[in-house]
Amino acid sequence: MSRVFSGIQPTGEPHIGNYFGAMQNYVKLGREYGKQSLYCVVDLHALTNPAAFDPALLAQRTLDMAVANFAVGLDPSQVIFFVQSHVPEHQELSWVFTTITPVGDLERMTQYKDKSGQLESVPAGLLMYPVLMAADILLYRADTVPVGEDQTQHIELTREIARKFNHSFGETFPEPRAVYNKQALRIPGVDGQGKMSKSKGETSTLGLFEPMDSIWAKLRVAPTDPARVRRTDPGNPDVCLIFDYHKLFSDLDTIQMVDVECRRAGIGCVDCKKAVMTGITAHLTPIQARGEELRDDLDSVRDALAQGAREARAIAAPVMEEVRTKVGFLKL
Ligand code: AQP
Repeated sequence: MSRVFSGIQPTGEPHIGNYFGAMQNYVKLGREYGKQSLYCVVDLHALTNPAAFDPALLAQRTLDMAVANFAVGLDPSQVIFFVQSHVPEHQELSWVFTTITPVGDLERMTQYKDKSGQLESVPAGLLMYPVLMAADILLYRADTVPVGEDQTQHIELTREIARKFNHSFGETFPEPRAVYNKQALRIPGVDGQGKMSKSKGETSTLGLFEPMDSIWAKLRVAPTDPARVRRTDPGNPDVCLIFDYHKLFSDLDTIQMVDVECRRAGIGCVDCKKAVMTGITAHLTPIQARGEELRDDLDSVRDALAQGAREARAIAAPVMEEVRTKVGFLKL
């Protein structure tokens, strides 16, 4: 039986990179797979990032992340939506996997190298992040994982861990595959400094629930084609992050108009940014309104998370029991 799993970190307000890169696919696959699709706010993962981890904020951000996913259209009564720390089997399976994963494989992970490079003291949890992620996925024997392209290497490692476990202890886990939104593999940050990322801070992100004037303030100063110095210079949309945003938010006519007019200096960068702002406003306004409604009824959100944890555990518990038997733990 085919099953979907994906996780999202409560490390800050979700942004349009999370939305187009992953959350939209959660909604699409959720409609297709129903209760065979599991989505998880991965609060244990959030602890691994000292820059983004704040004990005073973690619980609130976890709840906010659930609200965000429900606001974009994920229906907790149709899928299984829960919080990672509410299902302790994730940590237990993760430990078993640490014992079959070479440290060298973990040190080669690009995301580990990027994130650890910015830290004076690197927590062991950051190195183990992909092992916990493998446990998240394999605990449910999920074979389909909607993620952004930045997670490719982690999914490949998950496949290796599954192979290794199956080889050592007998066939237990499937080898999952990543599913991408091809139009949104790696959405650039509005500061022009690589991938849009929560942990890089608000200068990088356009938040799903960010007020429109704040989004406009960032867009207004966002870098465009560096070779287009004057308004009269022809531009190259292929190297402009505003054009990337047009492809996500604008209708086909606007995208084509911008493509043609930028190249022949028929449209200036400010007008081009105003045009993308129109698409962003149309897209995000209903999501933000739904978010407001959900925030007015947080008890329902908490109830949905409690129910989700029960449903997730009902799948996880027998899988973990099978693992305990296979690795040889004493039964009394
Ligand atoms: N810029 C992006 N473009 C496309 N997809 C993206 N994702 C994240 N950024 C982009 C995808 O969103 C999902 C959830 O991400 P996450 O919060 O679990 O962790 P992340 O990938 O590390 O996202 P951030 O925003 O960069 O968070 P921090 O800074 O906290 O690490 C994933 O499927 C991811 O691929």
